[in-house]
Amino acid sequence: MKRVITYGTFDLIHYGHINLLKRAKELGDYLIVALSTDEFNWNEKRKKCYFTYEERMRLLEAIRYVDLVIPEENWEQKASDVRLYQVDTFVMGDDWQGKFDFLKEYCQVVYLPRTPEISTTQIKTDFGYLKSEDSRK
Ligand code: C2G
Repeated sequence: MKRVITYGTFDLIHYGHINLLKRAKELGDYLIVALSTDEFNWNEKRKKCYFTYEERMRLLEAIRYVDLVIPEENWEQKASDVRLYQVDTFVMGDDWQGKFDFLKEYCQVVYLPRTPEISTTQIKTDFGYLKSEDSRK
């Protein structure tokens, strides 16, 4: 059983996220998603999510490619997650290209091309959740 893991906020889940999850699942048999908690998002990524952790978790668990959702609470947990869950492949979108190469000591590290034309920030701007100057940050 090849086990794959990926990390993210997945707020206002959209087809860019789905493209990532689909391709991640294709790299193995079992996909774990480490979902950023509300606290981690705000304290570390200054992201205020539209959906709560619970709501984002329920959405992810409904996706056919996702087998398990676990919380992402800090930047440091990845190496222990990879060992704890016996992960073979770590996957992230290529906006993170090179940032997690230290994990090559424990597993395969794969960066996949992002879906360029969509982002949660753009959705929030288009729907007036963010004032336009906010989304340029
Ligand atoms: N993604 C994508 N295409 C998009 C948007 C996102 O492929 N149009 C990918 C990202 O590259 C990432 C995943 O979907 O691999 C989740 O994206 P975010 O929710 O924005 O995650 P992020 O805030 O980058 O958090 O420790 C890692 C962080 O938790 C990653």
